[in-house]
Parts: sequence; C-alpha cells; structure tokens
Amino acid sequence: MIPLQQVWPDDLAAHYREKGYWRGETFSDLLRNCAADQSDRLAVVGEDARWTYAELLERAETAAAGFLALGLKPGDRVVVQLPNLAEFLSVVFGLFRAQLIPVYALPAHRLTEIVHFARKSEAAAYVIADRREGFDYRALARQVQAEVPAVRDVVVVGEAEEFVAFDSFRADLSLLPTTDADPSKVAFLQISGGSTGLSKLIPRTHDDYLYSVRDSAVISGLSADSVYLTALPAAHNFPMSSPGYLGAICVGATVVMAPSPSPDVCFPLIAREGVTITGLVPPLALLWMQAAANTAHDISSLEVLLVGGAKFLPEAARRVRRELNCTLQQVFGMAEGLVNYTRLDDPEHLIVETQGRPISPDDEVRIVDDQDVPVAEGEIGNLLTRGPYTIRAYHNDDAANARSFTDDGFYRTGDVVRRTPEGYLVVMGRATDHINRAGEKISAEEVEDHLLAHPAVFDAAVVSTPDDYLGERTCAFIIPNGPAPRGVEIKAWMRKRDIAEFKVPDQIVFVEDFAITAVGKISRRELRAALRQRLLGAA
Ligand code: J2J
Repeated sequence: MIPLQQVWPDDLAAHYREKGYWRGETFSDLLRNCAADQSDRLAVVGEDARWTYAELLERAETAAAGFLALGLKPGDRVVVQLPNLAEFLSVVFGLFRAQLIPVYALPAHRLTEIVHFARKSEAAAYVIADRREGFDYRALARQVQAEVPAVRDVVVVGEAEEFVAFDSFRADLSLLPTTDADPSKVAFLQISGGSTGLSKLIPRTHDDYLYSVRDSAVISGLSADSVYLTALPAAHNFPMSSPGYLGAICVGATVVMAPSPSPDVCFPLIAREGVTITGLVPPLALLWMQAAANTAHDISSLEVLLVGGAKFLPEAARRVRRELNCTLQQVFGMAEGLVNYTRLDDPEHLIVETQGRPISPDDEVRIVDDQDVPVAEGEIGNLLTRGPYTIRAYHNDDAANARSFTDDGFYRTGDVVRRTPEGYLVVMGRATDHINRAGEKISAEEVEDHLLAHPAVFDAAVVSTPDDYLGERTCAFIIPNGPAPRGVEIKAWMRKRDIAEFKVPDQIVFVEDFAITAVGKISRRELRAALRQRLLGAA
C-alpha cells in the first residue's frame, strides 16, 4: 500500500507545535474528552436518533470494534458515502477509533467516481446507506466490487441485503487498539474539487485539521449551548470543519443532521431543535431568504449563517440580516487547507463585501502575477498559501503536485483575489478551469473527457456561464463528427456514464469548429476562455 503522508518542514512543524496549533490530539481524543466533560449533553440529532455524547462515544467504539472484526487493519482506507444521518458520526468516529482512514465521498457520486476513489486510495471497504432519494447504493456497491475486488467489505447503514449490516456490529472492545493513533499522521482523505481531470485525494492529519476546527469554533462563536445544523452534505469540507459539526463537537454543542438543505426540511428542524448556527452555499442562502418571508416556522433561534463555497454577492449578502434576522459570516475555504472568515463583530462593509481573513496568524498568503511575482498591495492576483493546516501534497499524484505547489511549499489555490487595506480577501474569480456550480466544483477537463467518448463527438470544450441562481452553470461546446445529435441525447448518454448528476452539462451548443484562428498551439484554457467570451457576447 502506498503510505499516506503529509510532511511539513521540521522548523515549521516545530513552530506550529510551539505555538500550540498542533496539540498532539487525535479525533478519538476529541470525542473521548467531550464525552468525559459533557456525557449527558445531547450530541447528535438525526432522523430517528437523539444521542448524548456518552452514547455517541459508545456507538463509535462499537463501530470501531465491528470494523476491526471484519478483518480490517489499522491504516486501511474505507470509502464512506453516507447521507446526513446520525450514523455518519458513529461511522467516522468509529473509523478514527479503529485507526482506519475514511475517504469522504459525496452521496451524489456514482460508479465512475467511487471506483476512482477506491483505486486511488487502495480502499479495503466501503460504507453506504441502503437507498436514498430513489437511488440504491447496494446496486452501486455491487458494481464497485466487480470493478475493484480489493474493496472486500461493504457495510450498509439500513437494509444490508448480502452485505454487512452496520447495525449488526457488536461491541467486542478487546479488539480496539490499545495505543492511540499518531496525531501527526494522516487521519482521513478528503476529495478535491479538482480542476484537471479526476478528483485528487487530500491527506489531512489529526494535528492540522483539528487546529483549524478548534479555532473555527472560536471564530464562529460556538459554545456548549450552540446547536449546529448540518444542512450541506456532511462529507463536504465546509459543513465538516468550518466550523461545522466537528467544531460543534469540539465545544460539546449539539449537531442536528438535516436530510436535505431545503427550507421545507430545515426550517421545521430549526424551530424544533432551536438551531443557532448553520452553513449554506449562496444559492441555498437565496432560497432560504425567499422562503423566510412567508414561513409558518419560528426560525428566530438562528444567530449565525455561514455562507461560502462560492462567491456570495454583496447585494445578496446585505439582505441576510434583515431577512433571516441573523449575523452573516462569509467563509472562503478549501479542502486543501486555508479558510478565511469574516468575524462576527466586523463592520457591515467587511461582512458584506469580503470573504474574510485567514484563521491563523501563521497562514501565509501571497498574491502574485502569472510569473509568481507578488503584485502591489491591493492589486488583483493569484492566491498562494501555506500554513499550519494547508497541505503540502496530494496523495500519490506527482503530476498534480508539481502543478499545484511552488518549490517553497505554497499551495496554488487557483483563486484570483485582492486584499483590502484591513487584510481581508475578496474573491475576484479564478485562474483554473473548473466550474463552480452552486459550490460543487466541476472539472472542465473531466467532463470533456466523458464527452469525447461519445461516438458522435469530434471535440468538446466545457465552460462556465453565469447563472442567477447557481452562480455558474456548465455549457459544453461540441464539434460533432457528422450530423449533430440532439443535446438531450448527449445529456441522456452522459447520465448513463455513472457520474454525479451535477457533472452533466446544463447546456450544449453544437458548433462547426471552435473558430480559433491563432496560428500554432492554443491551450485548452485559452480555447475555453474564447468560447466563454463568445457565449457571453451572444447573451
Ligand atoms: C468564492 N469562492 C469560494 C467563497 C470557496 C469552507 C467553505 C468553503 C469550502 C469549499 C471549504 C468561496 N467565495 N466564499 O472547504 O472549509 C471556492 C474557491 C476555493 C474552492 C474550494 C470550507 N469559498 N470558494 O468550498 O474544496 O474557488 O471547499 O478554492 O469544495 O471553492 O472548494 P472546496
């Protein structure tokens, strides 16, 4: 198995420890300490669950023992694809306790993505729910096992059929490791949005991630009396850590798992559970504001709404206080590390017009031109960063690492930003070719690759186009091989490729050629930029 690692230079690692950022705490310590301090407090609320911290700990330990009883060994990777159930937490804390490595997949992912994660991470097991929203994950698991036999065990939350039922796990605590995981080692693999090809795997250590979570909890004003609503898919980095349900667990607060982020589902939960804080992507924030105008539910317990994942425009941001009667906290983060927040007591103009400033005084931010030369203060440039919780490398991907990191270890975020005199970042756009569709990052190259597999497609270029609701949507320019098929046929065919639905192009435009007259080589990036211009011109 290829070892998982995330290595910072010795002097910086020593500095991060000395500063108290890296405390030598593991995910298991986190839950254990919380359960010791707050054992009778309500930890998690799910569809049919209300567990105290003591119960969550007990369930996590049972889960850990169950995973090990299957024959999994500490260090093995386990793809986790679960909706927002209370069991999401007992599964992942169980994996942490067993020193197994969760690989976080989204419920929207399908065969193509899961096979990629399983292969790339060398996963030995796969945890799913039985069925959700009309989709049967057990059927998917059968296909995954057929393609990747190394995924030996499938564990199902719900009706297991021929697989292992999560509910059947029994506590044989003698199986649990007697020594703790090494907090400086990789705890889990997060998935990158990715701008080139398939998603990359992001190794995060206990030390680095828990630092960002602990300080996020402070920045978002969480206390043991807070109630955090997990509205976005729990596998996303944002609801996981900014400050997310992990931030809530850090301070002994209550986590409510919402099965869907829609106001219909979330407003009654807010009213019933007294939710004080949650996080949304911009399109959902718009939807919530609209729904709040004539809801019968009392959502007045909501104190803080985090919005991030994509740019929240100032006009919309300005409406939050009035329409939802709570404080807006903008968050600009990434699964690779750096997270910026507006602070709760910031003046209105910073909250509305900026995407915040970094968590840590030791987050190093560089804003540079295309030659990596720093731009003048206040000018627009590419954002590079390194720091105590930003990765130095992706897992097992030399080509991506060469592209994504500078020689001195800065991560190239791909975002184009400027810094205000107060030191706050404003996201102006991005340099890389991904489409940010309602916070879901879609790689143009990955979608093009799928399109090129269609027999009637000669060439394809995928670009983003502005959308009032989604922020951006995808448009595929296609040069057909002969008579053009209909756009709906291409879309239907894409759906059959077993990819996440959000990657199917929203719009398809057939063209005879890309009308690029430049002599010689033109990069796909320049091509996409030219096509995007053409689309905007036509609008
Ligand atoms: C503009 N673009 C933003 C924002 C992210 C907290 C919040 C979000 C994420 C996330 C996260 C943006 N305005 N407010 O992990 O912990 C775009 C940028 C960024 C990319 C990262 C968190 N907030 N973005 O969205 O890994 O382009 O993380 O580089 O999914 O989302 O995407 P992701």
